[in-house]
Amino acid sequence: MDKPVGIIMGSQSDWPTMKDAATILDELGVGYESRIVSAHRTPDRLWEYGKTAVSRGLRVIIAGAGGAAHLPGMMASKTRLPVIGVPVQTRALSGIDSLYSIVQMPKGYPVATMAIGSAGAANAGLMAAGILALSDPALALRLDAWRQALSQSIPEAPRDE
Ligand code: RP5
Repeated sequence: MDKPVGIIMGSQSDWPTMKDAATILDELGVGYESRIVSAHRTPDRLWEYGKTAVSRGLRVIIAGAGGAAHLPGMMASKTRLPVIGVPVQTRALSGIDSLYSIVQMPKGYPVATMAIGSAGAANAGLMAAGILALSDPALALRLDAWRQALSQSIPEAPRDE
């Protein structure tokens, strides 16, 4: 299977969040790779990843990080591929720090910033699939079916639990 999506994260500790993006891509039959690429701890790895992303066949990058979350922005500065940022929830500031670090990009280097935490990671998977579905009719059908199934799973009336 092709691997058009790169899921990168600043630390092993981000994986419990970022695997929610991977789960969605699995459900939709989208290939991906997952790597630890830290803006602070492995800057050379970040540079190499961004420099070779296009030539390796990646088409979208999902980047998750927490705290001083420079990874998505730095990756956006290194590749023209769309970068989807996931603010990982932190203990000290609940992920507000991650969100602000990722969302406030200067003009010219956008990062499509998702919600904090697991919902953001899952939505990053869906966003990546949506981008790829623009040029992949079979994936578009799978994404439509996924959305319809979610919609149908929502009851019309609340019940006592
Ligand atoms: C960031 O620092 C990572 O993205 C992670 O969210 C945060 C904490 O990393 P660890 O100290 O858990 O490795 O670089």
